[in-house]
Amino acid sequence: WNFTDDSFWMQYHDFATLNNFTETMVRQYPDLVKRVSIGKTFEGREIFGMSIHGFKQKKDKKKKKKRKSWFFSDDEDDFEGDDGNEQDNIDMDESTVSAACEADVDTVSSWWSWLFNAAPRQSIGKPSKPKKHPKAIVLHAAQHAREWIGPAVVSYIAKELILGYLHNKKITRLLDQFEFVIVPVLNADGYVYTWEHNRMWRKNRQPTSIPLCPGIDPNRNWGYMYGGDGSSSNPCNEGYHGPEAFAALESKMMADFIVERKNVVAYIDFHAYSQLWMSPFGGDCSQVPKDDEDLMEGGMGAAKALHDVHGKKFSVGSICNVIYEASGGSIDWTYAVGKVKYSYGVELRDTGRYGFMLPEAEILPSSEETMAGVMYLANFIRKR
Ligand code: ING
Ligand code: ZN
Repeated sequence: WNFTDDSFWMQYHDFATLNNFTETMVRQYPDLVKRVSIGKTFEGREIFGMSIHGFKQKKDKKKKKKRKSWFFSDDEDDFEGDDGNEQDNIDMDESTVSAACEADVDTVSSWWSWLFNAAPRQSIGKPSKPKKHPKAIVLHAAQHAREWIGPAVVSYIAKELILGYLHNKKITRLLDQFEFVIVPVLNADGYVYTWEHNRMWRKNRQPTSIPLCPGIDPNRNWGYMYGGDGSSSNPCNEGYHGPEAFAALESKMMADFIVERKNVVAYIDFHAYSQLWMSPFGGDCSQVPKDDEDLMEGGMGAAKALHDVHGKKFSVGSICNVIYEASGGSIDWTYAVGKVKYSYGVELRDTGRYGFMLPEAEILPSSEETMAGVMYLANFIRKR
């Protein structure tokens, strides 16, 4: 497979091929991409993804010298107003600063600290280094097996981030600030089942009390408002919530991952279809998140950025308001219990013409527009 060729991104791929993509990225970009394992499914498949986070590059000496004034540099500029001039984006490093002024600053600083018996202050004009403990943005798809566009889109986003680092200014800035954790296929057993047995399978493949009706809906099994309206106690139902909260290994593993990380600021759970950018809650329609205003602003901006790419309209609102009541869903838990402020569920293309059987011709445009939405949201959070 050639992952840099567009043709790869114009086809659906099976679980093994998507894993091959992940492994290849980890191998080819070891400084940028780390393999992340979420755990193992009921059938023993390992769910893995990529952690993508920038590292500071060595600066080009010539460009550094061209800089007129170290004094006015500020690499935290709002890049919306960026004029695209590469030079604006070159961060200063310590050697530039020391050549210019370090002696003076340090001298003054040591007088000051002697006077006040304080620690000497650091020299000014430090370059922005990637954070040691960066805030994380978690993206995953395929809690539901048949929603094939999801893994395709999030894998594409991983590819764009990886190839864009050090080549695209906005991507570089975001990756130096945030860690992106991207898990293409959460419900691996179900996904494999849709490839090998039944294209329309939704749930995972864990056994239930009824042998003829296997499978828990992972997205009705999270532990907040578990078992309420918009979920089913019938194992034969597509929305079966399971015997107890977090009985579905996929939901449990992802929730544990978020708790352990402690650094997750945004979480997007990709589904299909309906073209919606959704916020909490799904399980309780009378409850409004305390961050509703920020969630709406981020969602509306993302939907607009997405729309600007190929003109697709995505509606924005809470799960309850824009789709249906659904309890035990991922984002209710990530928001209310996991404390992930920017928790969204996104329903990708289309609005029902092809539904889950979205033609392969729509994979690339869907990926491009979703990338724009995610980039908007990451930058929105960066600027808060
Ligand atoms: N939609 C989602 C579902 O599980 C959803 C909507 C997303 C509900 C996130 C709750 C949380 O029903 C699809 N198409 O599966
Ligand atoms: Zn779904």
